[in-house]
Amino acid sequence: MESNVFEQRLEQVRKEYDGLLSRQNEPLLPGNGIFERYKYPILTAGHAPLEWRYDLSPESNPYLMERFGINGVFNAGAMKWNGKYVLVARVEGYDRKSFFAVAESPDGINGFRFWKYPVLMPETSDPDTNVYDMRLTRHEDGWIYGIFCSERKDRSSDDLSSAVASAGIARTKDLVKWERLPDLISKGQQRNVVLHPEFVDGKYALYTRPQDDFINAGNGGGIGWALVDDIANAEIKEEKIINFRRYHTIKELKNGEGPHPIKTPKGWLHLAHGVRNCAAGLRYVLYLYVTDLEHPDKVIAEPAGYFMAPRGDERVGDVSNVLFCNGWIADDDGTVYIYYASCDTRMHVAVSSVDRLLDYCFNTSQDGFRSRTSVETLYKLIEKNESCQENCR
Ligand code: M1P
Repeated sequence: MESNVFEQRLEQVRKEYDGLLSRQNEPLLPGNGIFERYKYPILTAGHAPLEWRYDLSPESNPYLMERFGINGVFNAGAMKWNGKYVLVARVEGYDRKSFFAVAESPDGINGFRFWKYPVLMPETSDPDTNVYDMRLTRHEDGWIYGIFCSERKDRSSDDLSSAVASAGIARTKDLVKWERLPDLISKGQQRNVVLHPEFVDGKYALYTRPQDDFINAGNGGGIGWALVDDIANAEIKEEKIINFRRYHTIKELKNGEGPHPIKTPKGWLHLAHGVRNCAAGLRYVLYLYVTDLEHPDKVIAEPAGYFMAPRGDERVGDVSNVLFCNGWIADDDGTVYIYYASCDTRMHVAVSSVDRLLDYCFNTSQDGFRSRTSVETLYKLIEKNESCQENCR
């Protein structure tokens, strides 16, 4: 073996890593006026620190082989923390297990860099096999909560791939040390559970996604709502659906709340994902809706169709045709950073503002649920444009 293999590889690997982390992103203009996408993913497997992936000792790793492969970085919770834009990403190793790791950026778009250590999430007395998709909520009780999916083998089944999903709950004051609380108790399985940032009627409020009846297209089900007395022993006693699935829409098969909603003067602004089946398999897209300020469980606006769907390279990855978003940040000046993942592989950012997103929600037509009603909507727009000739060709 050549004696300088280690040094040569280390130089190449460092150069590639430094190049990736220092790459400046560019907005893709003109966009659609609702948001601007950015050219490059902001956080990928390649952003995982070299200290996680390599044994950096030439004695024990003379070929400088990867000793811990990172498969993907996606589905990140997000929040502003000490003036920085912070993501708590789902990091998936070559071993298929996911874990959480914090990455921060000075401006929300460039220079995302992982903290030195990933999160060592405490387990309950029944250890999770896999944890993923954390939603962060800075709650008015003073804690930062991370609610995530906890998956374990379904012990009642011989089927090796049969799993049970529940909502894991943890809280922290610094994003480093986490206190694990008991998992959410619910009649059925749960995924995509999100904590509302304020008390409602003196209780913790959860957006839920009851799993049991999502198989029949158009047959009820959707994003649920439940009030919980004690977050340290959280149990859903009553649950109702507030955002329904519906036949022949982008959320025909299932849907799920994304990050916690943003409080705006016109209502709570929600981002969710909708899933439908097609010849290529499941297609995950993002959509927005608004609920009443006083009654966050009452939908007051919902534009038809999707807000964002996979485009170009976003369509390709481990699980094709998927956009998923469980993190966004609304800055004090109204800028909104939408942190979305593509194809269970990598993270991207799109930028908009509270004003623009509300404009989109309140001034885009609702779904009429028929081809004819879509054409009627189009007629109204064309006729309106007839009266402003100077902008029409
Ligand atoms: O593969 C797409 C997504 O599938 C699941 O989401 P949901 O429960 O809403 O269908 C999750 O595994 C999610 O992590 C994943 O991105």
